[in-house]
Amino acid sequence: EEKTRSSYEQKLQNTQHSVSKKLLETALAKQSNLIASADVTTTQELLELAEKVGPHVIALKTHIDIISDFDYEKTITPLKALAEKHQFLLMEDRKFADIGNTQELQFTSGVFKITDWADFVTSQVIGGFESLDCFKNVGVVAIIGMSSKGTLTTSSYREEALKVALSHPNVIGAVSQNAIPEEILLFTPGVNLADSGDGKGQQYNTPEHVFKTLHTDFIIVGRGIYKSDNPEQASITYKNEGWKAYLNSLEK
Ligand code: 5IU
Repeated sequence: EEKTRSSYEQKLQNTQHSVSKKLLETALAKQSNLIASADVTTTQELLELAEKVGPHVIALKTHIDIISDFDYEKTITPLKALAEKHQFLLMEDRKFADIGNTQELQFTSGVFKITDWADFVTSQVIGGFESLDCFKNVGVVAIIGMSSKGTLTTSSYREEALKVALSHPNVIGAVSQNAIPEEILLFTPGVNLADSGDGKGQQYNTPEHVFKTLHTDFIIVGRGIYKSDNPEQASITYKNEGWKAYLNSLEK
């Protein structure tokens, strides 16, 4: 007999972490499992995208270090206001990958002060268990497997990385292109309805595929939304496709 996945309601019952709860509650309230990746390079583009897609996503994923005119007051203050207005979380895709002390400095200092505004962050686990201790006030999404062609996240790497992720109390989830144990949330990028790749190593799957085969929880979509002629409409399409695929994945 084929195993079914747990529903968001069941996962909500079983989770302790406040950020996991907020994500799952937001998913249920908005009937959305979509995270938009805002890989844009100016404050204006970032805020415009957040305003358009905000109502339809559970989180906006940022690469805050690609914003060329970054200014804490002009970039983060209005971004936080939009997150509040449209009820989405802020996911900073920093992919920390150093020793604990350095990650702590990168997380709290510099111009970005990620600790002050991000609800959750991505991190490699290559620095080992204790390297994740500094992310006490946020959720950590551990990078387990990458979507790009030729990635070194082999099955033996993923197995070891998962041990670190599953044992650390700050970890709420994983980024992977493979199924993971259900006690943490699965985030899957490399999702696009129109393309199979980008000519730079990225490999795409459809929402249907990642829910059916990986039992993912949340899809991450970048260019499928922000490069679209109508980003708001595209976010609605991915939201609906993602929700439909989730509901289908609940059936045996
Ligand atoms: N991202 C991936 N694949 C990965 C990891 C992160 O695509 O394995 I880890 C990020 C990179 C980009 C977004 O910010 O997710 C995907 O954007 P596109 O949908 O435009 O390819």
